[in-house]
Amino acid sequence: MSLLSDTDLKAALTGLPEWAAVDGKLHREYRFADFVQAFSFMTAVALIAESMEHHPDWSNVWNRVTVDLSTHDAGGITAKDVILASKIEAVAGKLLL
Ligand code: H2B
Repeated sequence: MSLLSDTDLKAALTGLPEWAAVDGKLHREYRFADFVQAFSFMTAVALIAESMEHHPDWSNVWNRVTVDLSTHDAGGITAKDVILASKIEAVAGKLLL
């Protein structure tokens, strides 16, 4: 897995408008209705992450989940992070109604 070029990263971010590149990671904060929604989201994402063998750096405070995605082996953002971010968006889209 190689790091995305600046051009590829910019292109990826146009498809992920709520995400930003911060300190070499794809970053987004989600706010859910309550803790159960937030934790349901994390459970669904955990199963996807495990199937991809690619895991988020994240934290949860009640209804908020902060997500940072980077490829540790590569030391920054790769296509794997963009794919995981897109899958996370799909999960969140079902919950954030
Ligand atoms: N997750 C992330 N975000 N980056 C990695 O480099 C990584 C991972 N490596 N999950 C995986 C696990 C690797 O250690 C295993 C052996 O697949």
